[in-house]
Amino acid sequence: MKPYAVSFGGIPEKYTLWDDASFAIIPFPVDLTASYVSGTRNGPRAILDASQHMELFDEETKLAPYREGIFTAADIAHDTTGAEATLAEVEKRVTATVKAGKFPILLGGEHTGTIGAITALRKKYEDLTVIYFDAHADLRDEYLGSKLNHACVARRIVDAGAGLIQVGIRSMSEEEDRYLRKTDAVKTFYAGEVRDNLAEVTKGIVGNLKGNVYISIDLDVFDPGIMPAVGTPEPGGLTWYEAIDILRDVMQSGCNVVGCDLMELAPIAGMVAPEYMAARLAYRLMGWILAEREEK
Ligand SMILES: [Mn+2]
Repeated sequence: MKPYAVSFGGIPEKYTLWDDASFAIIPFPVDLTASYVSGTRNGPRAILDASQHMELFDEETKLAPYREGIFTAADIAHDTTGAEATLAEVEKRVTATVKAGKFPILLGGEHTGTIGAITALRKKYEDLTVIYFDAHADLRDEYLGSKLNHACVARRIVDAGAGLIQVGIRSMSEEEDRYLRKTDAVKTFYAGEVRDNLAEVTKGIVGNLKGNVYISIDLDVFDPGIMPAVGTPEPGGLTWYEAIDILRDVMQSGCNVVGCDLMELAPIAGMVAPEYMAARLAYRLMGWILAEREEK
């Protein structure tokens, strides 16, 4: 795979090489179907730039994940022939990454990219559960005439035969609410439930996990107070520590986490906190992955 000009973490070159890397960052600077604020095409680059300024020691896990190697791939280009071709490229990259025994981390870019990653992983894993952090249910069967719209991502995950656990939801249509009431395929934990009883929610999530797990994070799951740089900022989102507490318990639950993504960052000029937070979160996820490996 071709490397990107900027490496995640700004780490020494010997830790950025494909052959030795445990992690592969795949930038997806694609903004196909934003309905409110656009600009997620600038998300991956902003996260990579912000990551240059982090401490490379992760104070929670007491690890320095970069030493296990972090390869940063070249951008996935927006294929002008449409969403299908663009998502096929995501599928190809994720397939190559897991085939090489590396852990894929997709940086978006609009949430639609997740569909390509799930398509790839479903071909490898018979049982796959997706934990879907998002303010929005994203369960529309189609939106603005397309099934590959950012508002339909969760529904496509269900169609792909993966289990779906949603966390932090606080915005949906009547159609999506009806769908959720009649399906057993989706488990939804609303943002209000996270606020009211974090321990119960975490127990509920972990209790529904088995086998292989993919973590998809639409950054709009966070409260707009700390994460305003998203396409549709919904009030009442998760705090940093709520998300960290949930993710830590997921990571330590013994399930096999096979990939993750951080999507939908639409940078705001002059404001670096959102992309810096996304970079820290990506690095923390790497720390947990390695901590679990050491445990096993
Ligand atoms: Mn969303």
